[in-house]
Amino acid sequence: MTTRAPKDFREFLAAIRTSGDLLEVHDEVDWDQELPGLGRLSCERNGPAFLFDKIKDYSPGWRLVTNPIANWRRMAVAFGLPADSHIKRLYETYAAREAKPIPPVVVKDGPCKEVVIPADKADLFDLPVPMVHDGDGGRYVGTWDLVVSKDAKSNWVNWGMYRFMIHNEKLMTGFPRPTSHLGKMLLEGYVPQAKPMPIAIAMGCDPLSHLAAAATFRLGGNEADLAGGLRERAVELVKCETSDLLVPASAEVVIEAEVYPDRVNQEGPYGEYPGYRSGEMGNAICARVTAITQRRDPIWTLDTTGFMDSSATSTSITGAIAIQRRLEANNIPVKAVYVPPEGGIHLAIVSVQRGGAEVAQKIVNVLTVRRALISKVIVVDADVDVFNMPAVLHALATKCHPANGIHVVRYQGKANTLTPAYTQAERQTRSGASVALDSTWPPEWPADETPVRATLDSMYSPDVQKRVLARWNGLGLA
Ligand SMILES: Cc1cc2nc3c(=O)[nH]c(=O)nc-3n(C[C@H](O)[C@H](O)[C@H](O)COP(=O)(O)O)c2cc1C
Ligand SMILES: [Mn+2]
Repeated sequence: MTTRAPKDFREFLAAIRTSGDLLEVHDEVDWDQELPGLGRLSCERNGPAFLFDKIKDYSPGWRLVTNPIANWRRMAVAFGLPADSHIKRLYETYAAREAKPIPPVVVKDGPCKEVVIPADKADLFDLPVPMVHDGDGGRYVGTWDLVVSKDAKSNWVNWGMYRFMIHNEKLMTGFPRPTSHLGKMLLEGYVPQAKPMPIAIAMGCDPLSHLAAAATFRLGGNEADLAGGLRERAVELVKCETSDLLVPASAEVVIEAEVYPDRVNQEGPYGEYPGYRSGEMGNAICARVTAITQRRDPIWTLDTTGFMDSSATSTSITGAIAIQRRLEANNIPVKAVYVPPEGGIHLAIVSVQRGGAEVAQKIVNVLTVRRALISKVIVVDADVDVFNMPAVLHALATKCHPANGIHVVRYQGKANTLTPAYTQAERQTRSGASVALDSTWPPEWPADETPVRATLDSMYSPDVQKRVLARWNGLGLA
């Protein structure tokens, strides 16, 4: 059964409650690590999303949901698909809808305006923002957010997902990478003019709007249009109280703020998406709250970042489709791409119609031209299903030549500094390397010298395959 994608966060919660993927917890839990710890374990054990309705130190009106789409079942429901849909179907759905963007519509009012708190009354500690991990620099807003900003020189409006740490009642420090679109807008547009940059951090929007914010989208592209396409209906936006920015009207909470063009403050460290805490506290952008607006009975959201978190599933889809498009644009005979969430967004599997050393080297070159998020690529032949990890592992273990199958590219100034394997010196200079592990047969090998895989689909005649499959089904095996 296919339904429409949920139009807001509450419709999504109702849908995952129905599919058995939401667990409500009525006992009191502590915002200081205990609540995030439950969310963390759920990521590691492929468990449900939690809805907590009694948070220590916070009024009964507040509720909190962990990791809205951090597994494939909840991601499928977010797309309006059956919860047990195969990952391949989620990828195909994303790719098809991404190609048909729908611009947002502006509305006059919305649930996010039910309560308006002006700057002088706003206090970030009134929000039930958890301490996610032991050792984090502070309590993090926006581990599952949607940050709106506008280019100083054009009509480009960006949505991104960036974390913000509470510094005090009115100040947050944030870590948009310099290469992120928010980072570029600030550094190239507002800092040179010494103008504060308005931002709005929306929490608890419909899940596909958050997915669009977390997606790798083109420079100058409006993620609100992408969100409309993914939802197959326009997102409704409403104007902020203290700026001209537009935010999803159905948001649970909106923090309006201004980023200083000339002031930094301490941020981090944080248990990061690769699954480690690797950084130290350092200077980061600083934003002052100008208003908070929220629903009367708001629901806070949280990504318990780390192994198998929300970015693992989100970037698995958005990153893999982006890689596929890039390889196609560079005439690489790509068949399919999978970014397994277990790889912490450091590994991609690419299947190609024709493999070999040249193709493997070209793949790793193309994927590191601008910035290098992913450091390992396993290249397999077209008969290996990229979503079938046992088959991929078999190909890697048996077909990748231990000396000649390794194709490395080294670079400086564009490495992903969160790569856990890098030394401190490499992180500071943003230098690193990516590798293609060529697990394809060399195309120059004659067919009769190429090993034949001992699986039913490869080593048996079509006639025997047919008979075996018929008998298998006749035995009642799935
Ligand atoms: C839960 C989560 C948290 C994230 N936090 C950050 C962050 O703090 N800084 C950052 O640069 N990217 C972060 N990302 C990745 C960005 O959202 C992603 O790169 C996105 O494409 C940014 O949008 P942009 O391309 O418009 O800059 C996060 C992603 C997820 C899923
Ligand atoms: Mn963007």
